[in-house]
Amino acid sequence: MKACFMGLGYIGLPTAIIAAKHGVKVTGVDINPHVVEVTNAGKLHIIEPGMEELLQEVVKSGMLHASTTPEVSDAYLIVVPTPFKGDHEPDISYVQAATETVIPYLKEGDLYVIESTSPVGTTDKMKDLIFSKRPELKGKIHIAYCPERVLPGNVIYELVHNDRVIGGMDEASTAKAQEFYSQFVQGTLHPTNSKTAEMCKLTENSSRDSQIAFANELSIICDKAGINVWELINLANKHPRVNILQPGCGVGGHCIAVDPYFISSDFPAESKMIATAREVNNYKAFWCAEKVQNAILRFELEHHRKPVTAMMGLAFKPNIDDLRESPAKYITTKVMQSSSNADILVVEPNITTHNVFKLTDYKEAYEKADIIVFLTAHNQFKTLEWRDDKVILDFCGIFKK
Ligand code: SAJ
Repeated sequence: MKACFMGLGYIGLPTAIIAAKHGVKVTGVDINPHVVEVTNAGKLHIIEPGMEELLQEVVKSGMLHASTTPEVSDAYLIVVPTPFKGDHEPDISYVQAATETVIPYLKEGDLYVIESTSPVGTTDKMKDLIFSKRPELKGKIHIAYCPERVLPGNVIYELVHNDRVIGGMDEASTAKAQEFYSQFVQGTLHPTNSKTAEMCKLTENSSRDSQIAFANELSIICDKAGINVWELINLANKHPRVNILQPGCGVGGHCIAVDPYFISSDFPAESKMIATAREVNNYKAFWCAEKVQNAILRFELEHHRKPVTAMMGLAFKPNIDDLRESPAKYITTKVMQSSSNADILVVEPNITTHNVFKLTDYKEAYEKADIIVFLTAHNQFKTLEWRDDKVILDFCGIFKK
């Protein structure tokens, strides 16, 4: 079987590699010639442990090659980004452009699948687009939506072992897509229709966003009430049917902080809780920044000098080097705007340099600073000892004090 993966990014490239490893002859298509060039040279342009070795193997065996244009195949997978336009409105123009590119290649019996996170109804729209240009293919090709669910850093395992939801435009399409994915997925392939599959992806990430918002709201209430939120959540979770997540300095990354808007922008009147969860999580970062600014002012009043403040962590979650949509980065920027940069030490142990922030070693910063602000719960920070002589703002539960 031959497959064309449209988009060689964080999801498209690993999926193309795993499919090639399992016997699918893959053409990886990307509009960026640099990505095509390095991929064909066996070099991974994304960060994912273990993936480069697999890429080299499938490039060498001839099972995968990259190109800026598609090739005639049996399956076409759309794995391009769906960014925002305007006020958090999903922009499906990349999905549309990739679809338009493959339309001339489609032939009877082919499979067309969208994997990109997409607003509800996108698969139907692309189906209409395909048949408007190629009406003779009506009833002769298979069209489905199949979202990915992998956690960056654990992609090799999760791509193969996670269950997937497959929603075809009809039962034959669902069955055809199940047949395709069963070549490399060992998890269960759950059949449904395309709208439900689209909504399922958005629901998974909105559900997590709402649960984190609950924890973040609790943390703000507990701060005012003088209650240790970490102890509280630990105790509440002893209830057999309660499972509260952990508060942090907000929600970041390219999925949880983004996907709920795909629901709320299309269903503004109905999605009250989903939209509020987004607001609560965004507000948590703002609240943290204000807490730091207030701590700096209080220190100045008490000690008659400006404090040195250490901002510990820039990544959007623990033990990664990914700063996309990071609330820690937002808080650090906001605090730096209201203070002299010389008084702020920025720490991110998982990156060596940054084009905006001058980075300081975490131990050195912990030693030098008067105010310590824990933003991301990196393992390195957990090796530090609590210091009574410092003002510690622990937004991510390093000490759980
Ligand atoms: N966070 C908290 N408290 C928690 C858990 C997380 O504040 O108790 C924060 C993190 O610090 C981070 C944000 O939430 O800022 C998101 O982190 P995450 O680990 O929940 O999610 P991502 O963005 O790394 O990956 C998610 C995964 N989805 C879920 O776990 C539901 C992954 O399976 C998806 O494939 C991916 O989004 C995606 O592409 O949608």
